[in-house]
Amino acid sequence: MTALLYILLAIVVAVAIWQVTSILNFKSVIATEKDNNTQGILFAVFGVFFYGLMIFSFVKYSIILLPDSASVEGESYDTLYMVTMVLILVVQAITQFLLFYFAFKYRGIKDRKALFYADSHKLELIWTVVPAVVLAGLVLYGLSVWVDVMDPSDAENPLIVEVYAKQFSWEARYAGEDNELGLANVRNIKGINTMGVDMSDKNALDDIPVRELRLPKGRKVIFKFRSQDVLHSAYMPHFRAQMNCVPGMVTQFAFTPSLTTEEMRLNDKTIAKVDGINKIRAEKGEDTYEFDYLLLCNKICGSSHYNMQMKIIVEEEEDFNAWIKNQKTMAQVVQ
Ligand SMILES: [Cu+2]
Repeated sequence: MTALLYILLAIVVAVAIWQVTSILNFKSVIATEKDNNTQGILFAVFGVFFYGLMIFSFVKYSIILLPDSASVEGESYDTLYMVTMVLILVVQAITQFLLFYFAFKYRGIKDRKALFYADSHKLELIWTVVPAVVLAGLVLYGLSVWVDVMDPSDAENPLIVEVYAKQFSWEARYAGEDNELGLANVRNIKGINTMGVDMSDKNALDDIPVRELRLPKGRKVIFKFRSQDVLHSAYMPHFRAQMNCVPGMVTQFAFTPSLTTEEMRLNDKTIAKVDGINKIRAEKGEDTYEFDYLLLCNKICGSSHYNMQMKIIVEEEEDFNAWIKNQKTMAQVVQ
């Protein structure tokens, strides 16, 4: 495949050089009736090909899109995304069609003269005002969704979790019984205290450090992100969540998980996706894959960036509570 791409690239470069040199050799060339016809028809053919390719891509590659949102907030994000995409698609379909159609329709024909049309204030007003109003509407709608998603202040008893990024892994810390994270600083990192938790802070003692993120379904989770070294980006695609992890500061994102891992595994789109992946894996002789939510790094942060991930398990609240009760607190781990 790579060899084929290189060959194609070499051909394209060769054609480009040939075209450029032949332009330099031009003296004066007048397009004939036949040239104009050929170019016009080629435009029409390319237009049809272009739409065909677009429809083909929709049908063939929709499967690689993410399955349904696994968080409540993700649903409004998805609606915003859909509205934007449908608008873009409609405008794109009309304008591209007109572009190709006019290039074909008004190709050079002997004795046909172009109409000299200087300007029309009415037309210019329409094509300026309509996009401005539509775009302003989209921006306002986007802002209101953003404000809704980013403001967790109305949540009742949210779960507070710290997500800690470093080259090249993730760690997490639950706020424990008091639901308040203890202070932390990179200077406190020592031995088993890998997140630099300040053990002199009384809020830190009941914090629970983990290497696998578990979240309760239906309870708002407020994530506090920190980074030990460089910029990372905490990306939880199934929940439609992403936030930069910046050294020296705490960033935040919140969402309410709405589908447990088990429920997501039974989702039609997930099943179709997993089947597709397993077909490829079977051909390569690899193990079968089972769906799991993931926290990924979405900022190119170094050589092993691609492998910086942590499994997320969403479960019913009582299962989560039973699990967290059995985890060791910072006081138990460090002392
Ligand atoms: Cu990273």
